[in-house]
Amino acid sequence: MTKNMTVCTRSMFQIYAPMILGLTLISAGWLHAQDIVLSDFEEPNYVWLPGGSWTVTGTPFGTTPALGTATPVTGYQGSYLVYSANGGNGTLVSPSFTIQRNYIKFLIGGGSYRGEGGYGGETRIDLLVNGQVVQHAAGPGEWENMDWEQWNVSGLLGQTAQIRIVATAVATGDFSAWAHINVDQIVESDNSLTIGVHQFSRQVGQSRPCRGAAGEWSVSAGV
Ligand SMILES: [Ca+2]
Repeated sequence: MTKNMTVCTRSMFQIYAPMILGLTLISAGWLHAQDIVLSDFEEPNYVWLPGGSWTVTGTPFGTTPALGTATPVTGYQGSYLVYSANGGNGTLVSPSFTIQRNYIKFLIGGGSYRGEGGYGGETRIDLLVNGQVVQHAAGPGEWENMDWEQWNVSGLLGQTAQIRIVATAVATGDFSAWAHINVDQIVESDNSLTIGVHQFSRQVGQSRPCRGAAGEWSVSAGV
């Protein structure tokens, strides 16, 4: 009997000790919870990996993610990405999800239009809570290479949200070729980006970021 109890106690310890240690480290901030991949766009028909699919409207996104090697884009992960170069106006809208990590990270490239500056176009990605835009970002503009961007959503934990990707045509001029947005690998994470962030994002109402002569990104004084 004593021997069996010892074996049982040892087994329970072996099972639960790592779990307790992990939860302790997470709560202490020493170990981050596992990332949640929301979309990697590697499956046909715009799959939302936690369950369901993106809702597609209009023509720019087609009906399925683009094969990266068939585009001029670099920096995507896997083989497929969002590449809204089919012309016209449209959106991708995700299913509703609960924000469970402090950051939402994604790869972004393409046009930098936010419906500002008189160009009449938008190439943006939005975070919606209760149907309102609470974070948004646009591509770098005239730049197909994708790079990481993130939103700090620590103040929105537990909220129900959606992600919306918007592509509308630029009205006139040579910039019309950049009326598309590239997006890939949307992830919820507790690990903040520390380097390589282009800082395209801004809170609603902040001024427009622009690319400087040296290729670095800054926030301009106005739109
Ligand atoms: Ca991908």
